[in-house]
Amino acid sequence: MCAFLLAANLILISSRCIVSPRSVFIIISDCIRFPFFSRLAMGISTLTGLLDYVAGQFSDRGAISVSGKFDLTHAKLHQLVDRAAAKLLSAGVSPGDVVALTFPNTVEFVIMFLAVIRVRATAAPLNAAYTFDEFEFYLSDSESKILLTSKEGNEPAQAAAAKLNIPHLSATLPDADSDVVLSPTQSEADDTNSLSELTNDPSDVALFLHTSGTTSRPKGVPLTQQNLYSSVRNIQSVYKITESDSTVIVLPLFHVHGLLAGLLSSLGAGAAVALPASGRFSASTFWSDMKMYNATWYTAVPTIHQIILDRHLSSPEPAYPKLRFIRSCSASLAPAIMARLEEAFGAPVLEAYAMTEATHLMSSNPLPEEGPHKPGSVGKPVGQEMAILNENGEVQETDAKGEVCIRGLNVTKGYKNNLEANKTAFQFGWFHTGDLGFIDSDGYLHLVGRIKELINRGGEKISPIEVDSFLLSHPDIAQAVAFGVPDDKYGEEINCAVIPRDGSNLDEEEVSRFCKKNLAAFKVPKRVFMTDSLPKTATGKIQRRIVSEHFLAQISTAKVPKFGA
Ligand SMILES: *[C@@H]1O[C@H](CO)[C@@H](O)[C@H](O)[C@H]1NC(C)=O
Ligand SMILES: *[C@@H]1O[C@H](CO)[C@@H](O)[C@H](O)[C@H]1NC(C)=O
Ligand SMILES: CC(=O)N[C@H]1CO[C@H](CO)[C@@H](O)[C@@H]1O
Repeated sequence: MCAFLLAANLILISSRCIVSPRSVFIIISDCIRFPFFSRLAMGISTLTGLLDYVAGQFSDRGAISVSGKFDLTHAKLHQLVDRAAAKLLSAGVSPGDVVALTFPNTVEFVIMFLAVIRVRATAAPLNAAYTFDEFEFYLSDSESKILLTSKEGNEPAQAAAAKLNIPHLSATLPDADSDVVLSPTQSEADDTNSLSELTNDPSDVALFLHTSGTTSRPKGVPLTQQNLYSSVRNIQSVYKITESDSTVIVLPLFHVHGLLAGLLSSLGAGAAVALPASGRFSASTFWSDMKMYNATWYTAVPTIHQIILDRHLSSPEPAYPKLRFIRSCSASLAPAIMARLEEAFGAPVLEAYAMTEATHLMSSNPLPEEGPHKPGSVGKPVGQEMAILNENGEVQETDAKGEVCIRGLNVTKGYKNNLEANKTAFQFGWFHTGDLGFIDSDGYLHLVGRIKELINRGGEKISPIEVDSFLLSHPDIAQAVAFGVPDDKYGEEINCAVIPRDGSNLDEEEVSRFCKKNLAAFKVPKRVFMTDSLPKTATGKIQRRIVSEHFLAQISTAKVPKFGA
């Protein structure tokens, strides 16, 4: 069987002309490492199919726990997902529909997410911190048919859904012996039979997320069952995640990092995940959860690593669990922080590089037994082909800088309803990440800058253009430019400079109030500079980097009011 799988994979690979010793190695070691996968039919290439298999194979092992509340095995989780899926069918959800989900990190989110993709619908997880206007945009851009929330609900999300005539349902799991309750209660019709007639297809669009782009409009990224399956298998293979592993989820599940790397790669390996009781990360319960659930690893953004380190300095635990590795992704990790983490927690810290469009993982530093991990590098390409291209689409040599580009099965087919963005992103047959970098002679990728103008606030990407155009919607603002500034906690923070219209009384407080009312908190400029001119380049262009340097230099000389988040 293993040989058959190997042969079949080799044929698949050679027909794509990308045979490399590394891909062969991954596949061979897969068969050894995951003997159960060798029994997977070649036909399984959906995440739902993989989870179905896992529920049989690892039925009695822990799948998901909510600290102190629930402990569900893989078999139980599977049963809850199937029953919730039947309820979604009763509620009128059909294959191809988009279902928006806005939840804290709760077991209901996990069950409903998996139930939505089980019925061949598309899950669109939304940040619960969005404002009414943002929910209105995301619900309509995703063409959502239903909004699902927790029992507590989400006022702006529900108000936006009501305006768009999108029905709202809440989901609750009262206790481990019940099924998920959807409210308002759905018809009693038993849809278990219609569920068994629904077979998941690799091309089903399972996940729909948005990424910030270089325009004011966030870009919609559809990801298929196959994308999710490929990505989960890739992550499992890179970090050797097996049924013996366990992790605590610290990142929000509405981003690929928490969802794919933390949750789904674990569930798909028969491994266990624990969610904090509060539904969100808390430094004060993190290590007790890690210990209670015998965690073997965790993944986070540098901002969270920093918080965990600060906690270690202010109130260290008597002992830390022995971890196989700690993973860092979504923003660059300073080598000094990496060193401090390794020293404090005695585990290798592996930095990786990922994007929504690639269904998360693109490159990673290896586990110690596979090679050294290099501080300042995001590691070796994994899962898909990667190349450094120049402006003409020519592949660059070792050590030469250019744009990081990828292609492969794990990459989205293209942005939804955005031909222009799609055309630019897929030039020359490669997906363009917008990041500048080079690959060194050991094959490690180093990122050196960004082509796209994005502010990376602790892993949360913000389009400054989106914030500019929002600021310009204020009747008293003549010109506005949002820009990133260095920040100790988040790596980067957002500020803005504003030129008021002649004769207006606009001040910093009003700009700040306007932003707080209409923008999710992470996008609100933390400092507003009122000015009558903006620095321009020799050719008269406004460059955010120069604007940023100009106003940062002012802070030391002038008293500029600061607005907290
Ligand atoms: C963690 O490990 C201990 C000791 O092996 C075991 O008693 C306990 O049941 C484990 N906890 C979980 C949640 O697996
Ligand atoms: C995006 O561009 C790629 C490459 O040109 C193409 O294959 C794909 O169909 C496009 N997708 C959309 C949604 O336009
Ligand atoms: C894990 C996995 O399936 N990764 C795939 C990502 O895409 C490349 C290119 O198509 C495949 O070779 C990998 O196998």
